Amino acid sequence: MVNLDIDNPNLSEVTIFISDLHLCASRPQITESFLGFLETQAKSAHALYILGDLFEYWAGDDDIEDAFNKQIIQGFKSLAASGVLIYLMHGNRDFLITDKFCKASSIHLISDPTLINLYGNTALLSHGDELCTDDVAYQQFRLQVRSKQWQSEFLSQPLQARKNQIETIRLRSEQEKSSKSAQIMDVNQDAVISLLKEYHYPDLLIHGHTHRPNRHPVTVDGKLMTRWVLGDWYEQGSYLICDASGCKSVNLNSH
Ligand code: LP5
Ligand code: MN
Repeated sequence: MVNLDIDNPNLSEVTIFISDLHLCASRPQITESFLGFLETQAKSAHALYILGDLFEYWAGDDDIEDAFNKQIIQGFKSLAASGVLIYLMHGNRDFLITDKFCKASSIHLISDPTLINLYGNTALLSHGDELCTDDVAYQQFRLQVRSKQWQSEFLSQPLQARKNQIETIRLRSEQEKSSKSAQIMDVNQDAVISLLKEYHYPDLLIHGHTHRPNRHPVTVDGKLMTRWVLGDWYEQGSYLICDASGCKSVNLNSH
């Protein structure tokens, strides 16, 4: 577990959380919104936390030479140069991101989950896919692709061969998702409760993955906590902005 202390004496400063951007060259509008967001809203933050699935998929850090990826890296570098701390957590689509990408982007990689101090409150951050325990087929797949041995074998193949395999998995995933119920693909309440207990009842749990933005009160052992679910960036960008007075969810185009 990483403990990051971002308690800030300057009350005018904010911390921003985003996830599930699914950036890719074939969605130029979202890319433009995201690069614009890095130059405006994110610039006013003390820290920006990206809680997984920044990219539609990531085939390995040797892809940082790709023109599209270079554009994103440049956006992060400029933001970091302006003094904003950028933290990135792996999602189920970009867990192959390692130090090379992070160094090039001036980003700090954080593990899933990570507990932070958010203006005096404890906030547990996660991508959220691990909480979807009813999705047994996905959890088996996850176990396989998150193993060190599997990853080193996968990464030993040429970049294009990896991308081709990912395309096959994407197709299979889309097919399987169409026959899974919405409930199976949501977080399991018992998994949420056991994570909250393990991390000693944090004030907040912030995660993405399910693409069902919402604010859920959760009471465990008489302790009231809040589970914030971040939205995706398919239709429009959204982010959670927090300061000493609390958190609120904002849609990028709604103001
Ligand atoms: O991402 P999302 O929300 O659309 O769907 C997820 C689960 N699907 C995935 C797959 C990714 O979306 C796409 C692949 C990402 C690439 C990762 C890079 C490295 C891996 C390379 C692998 C060769 O995560 C989906 C969940 C859904 O969330 C909701 O929680 O349901 O899970 C699935 O659909 C998985 C299937 O149920 C099982 C897939 C088995 C595929 C096995 C193929 C074996 C071929 C191996 C070839 C090497
Ligand atoms: Mn995800």
